[in-house]
Amino acid sequence: MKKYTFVVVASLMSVTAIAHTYTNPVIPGFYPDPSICRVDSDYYLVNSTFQYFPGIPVWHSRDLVNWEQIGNVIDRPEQMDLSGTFSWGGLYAPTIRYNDGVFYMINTNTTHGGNFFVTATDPAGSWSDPIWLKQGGIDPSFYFEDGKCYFTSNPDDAIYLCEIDPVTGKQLSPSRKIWGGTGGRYPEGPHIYKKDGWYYLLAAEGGTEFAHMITIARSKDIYGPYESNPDNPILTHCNQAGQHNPIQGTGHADIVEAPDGSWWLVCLAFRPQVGMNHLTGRETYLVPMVWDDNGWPVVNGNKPIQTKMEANLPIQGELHPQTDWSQNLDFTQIDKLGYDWVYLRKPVDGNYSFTEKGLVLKGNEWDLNSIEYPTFVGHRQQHINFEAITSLSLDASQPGSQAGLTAFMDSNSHYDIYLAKGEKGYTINVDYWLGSIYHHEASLEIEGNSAILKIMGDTNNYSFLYSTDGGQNFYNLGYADTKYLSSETAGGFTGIILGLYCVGKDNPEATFKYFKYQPL
Ligand code: 6LW
Repeated sequence: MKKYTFVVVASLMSVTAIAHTYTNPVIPGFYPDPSICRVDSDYYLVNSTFQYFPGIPVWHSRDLVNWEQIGNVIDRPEQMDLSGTFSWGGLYAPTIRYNDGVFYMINTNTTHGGNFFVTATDPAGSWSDPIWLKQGGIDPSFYFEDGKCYFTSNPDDAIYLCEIDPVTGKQLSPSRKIWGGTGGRYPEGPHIYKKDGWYYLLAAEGGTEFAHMITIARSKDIYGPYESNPDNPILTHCNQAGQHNPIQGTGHADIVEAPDGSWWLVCLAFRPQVGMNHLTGRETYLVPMVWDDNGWPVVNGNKPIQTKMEANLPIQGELHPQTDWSQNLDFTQIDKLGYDWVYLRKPVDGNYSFTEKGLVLKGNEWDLNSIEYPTFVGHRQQHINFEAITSLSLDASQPGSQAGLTAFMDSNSHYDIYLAKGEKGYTINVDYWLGSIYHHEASLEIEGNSAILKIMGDTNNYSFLYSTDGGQNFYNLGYADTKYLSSETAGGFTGIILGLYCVGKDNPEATFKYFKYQPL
């Protein structure tokens, strides 16, 4: 009787595996080029960060949907030279892998040094100093097997493989071309996996814009020849099925097997918000996949991915509600910023401090248009409809010194609302910077030297508002088109950062009391 009961209960449980619904992107905002690995029941994921410091965020999850940032791989200025980097340079796509007790993050500093890897025994850090690799190209990845470490990247617009020493980085075999892709532009993002005796080589093709796609090939020999999946691409939105989808540019993926044997794919994609233009960067998406009877992956049932997804997540019971990513930081009550706050290239010592009055930013001679080290610290815009608010005061001696809040795509493209020292007192201003086009939208004299500044964003516009009565009333000082700050207009691989900043040769001091960010 007992055996019978067990069998009935077991079969009922398997039959009632609940389908979960979750929202993509699982990591919204400028978090591109995701790479994932699993250790027992813990998943870890990293993203690219280009000119920003700290670099390469490390995320942890146990359900593939809810991600908590546990650190950054590049978190010491002396660990990595980001001088002179911008939104086309710096740290490109990373890979995270685990082997025999050691975590590896493999990456490319496209401005200084090329391909490298760092190691850690705790993914939260700290991570080692870089070990540089000889084979060129970008999008480096490691595959470990039988004590050997194989390194793939994409020199000469094809996927190359060589064996390396995973301690010294020394190349142990010649670089060999193993696959040229299916003919799409820029074959990149290679990762190797082994399953059922096959070496699978995953790649991205088509470029990281609307033509992006994910392809795969396989071989019985890691050095090839690799046969292309006859059903490539395994995921693209550059087809009729994807043409009206609010999610575009799906590509640059990594895959992982869950403890229950299910397989999952993370990839980047972006959300065009005005015409074909996106501002929240290339974001991280989660997609279910299975292997078909011919041993090829089928991603999301060969359908385009959606914002609302339904899948049997590899978890017990209900899915924990997803975070809304809002922020409500009282700078008078904290003494450091979260891992998700970023500086441009590095924080200059002494220019950032916490006091009982709040976060104090000391300006220097570099403004937001420089590719040096302006006093700037920011948080990603993660929603199309949002508002960001900060309260600040400015103490400056030189007219023109300023501090405020910026919607920052890069040093050529940003919209700023700020306090400035005038000839007599202080003013609130709004400026738009678009390459060689500078537009001074507004200037308003105020009593005193403090204000509350707000940026609101929606599909088409940023709005710039201020309050000088403690936030009782806000008044609009300007509107500006979102499309001119988009990645398609400004260029580059990043996304909008909502930054607090201070500029002035007289080393002015701006004290920020709080920062609030919320989706609308
Ligand atoms: C990344 C390349 C890509 O290294 O864009 O989307 C580059 N794919 O694989 C920068 O993110």
